[in-house]
Amino acid sequence: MEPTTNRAAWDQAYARVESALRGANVGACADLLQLEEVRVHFLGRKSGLTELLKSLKDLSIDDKKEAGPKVQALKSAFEAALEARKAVLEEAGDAAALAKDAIDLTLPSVRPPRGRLHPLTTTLHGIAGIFSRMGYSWAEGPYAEDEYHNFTALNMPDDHPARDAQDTFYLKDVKRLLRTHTSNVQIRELEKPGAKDKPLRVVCPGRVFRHEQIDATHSAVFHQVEGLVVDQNVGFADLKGHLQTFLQELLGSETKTRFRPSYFPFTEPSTEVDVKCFFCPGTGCPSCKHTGWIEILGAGVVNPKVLSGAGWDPEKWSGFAFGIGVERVAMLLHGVRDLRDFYTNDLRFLKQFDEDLV
Ligand code: 2NL
Repeated sequence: MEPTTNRAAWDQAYARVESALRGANVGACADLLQLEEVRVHFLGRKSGLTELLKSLKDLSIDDKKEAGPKVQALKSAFEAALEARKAVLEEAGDAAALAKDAIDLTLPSVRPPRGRLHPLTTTLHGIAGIFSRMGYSWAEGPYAEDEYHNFTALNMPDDHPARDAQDTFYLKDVKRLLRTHTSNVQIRELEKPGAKDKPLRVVCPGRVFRHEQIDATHSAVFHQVEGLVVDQNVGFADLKGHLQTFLQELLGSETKTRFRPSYFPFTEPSTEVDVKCFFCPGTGCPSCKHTGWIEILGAGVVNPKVLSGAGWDPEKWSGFAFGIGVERVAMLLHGVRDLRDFYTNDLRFLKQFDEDLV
């Protein structure tokens, strides 16, 4: 069979294809999409190169032997150039993707905001902590209490004004009330069979409730740390020693104290304890109501009726007790003028307090 295309015409076609391939400038392709377009254009079914390969069949056997490898080599060289460019673009693409999603492992992490203890909590812990180091244990008891443990056992007779519904929250259903102090816990500690006839040192911190008109210094819900010591031959001198030590731990070793006579039905004698005003040099200021002294707690020698009522022999055992208002101490320590600031949970207020007293 005679070839339909002569060798000279094929060589001219080859030269055109080779020149076109060189002009393709594979190395200038900017991305993989453009590279693929170039590949399809120069190697696809309708490309000059494909036409050239197809037309090999029209050459003589001898011409084919020479032209075949020549055009295959041209194709291979172009494919190799495409592959090389592809590898370069892929690597650059990976690098760009990596740079885009890069994580800086040396950056500090985002920390969740840390909570803190409420200033009333740190004050309560601070007070109880001092007594703990003086050998007192910690006891808790019920908020909803019967009249006996809240009033009767404390030598507060049935007609005592504090029992009035104007001062006390009575619970409707159950012959109970919300405790007006934490003394109910001390009574329950005295009553425990295991505690009888052994020296006792206990603090009873907790929430108490009074039917108060609320203002800058009064709240219907507030906190107390009460304390009770029972032993043999314990008296007012021990009370003075313990409370002076406590106040000097709380407010500083230079703290001056003053014990004024007072009255509580559950103690006799009773006292109110003042500290020298630490806002003014004794000259008088609003904090000490111009007296030079700040009232900080109430205390007394336990009334023998309270001991005997709880089953202790007052001929053998004696003791002292005290009650400290946590809100009052917190206000003094932090210079807070309005008690209600402790309960409204304004973070701008709460964030001012560090946890020194914990
Ligand atoms: C105050 C006064 C006081 C007590 C609480 C007490 C408890 C028992 C027996 C005797 Cl079981 N006394 N507690 C004694 C004196 C004073 O608190 O002004 N607190 C803020």
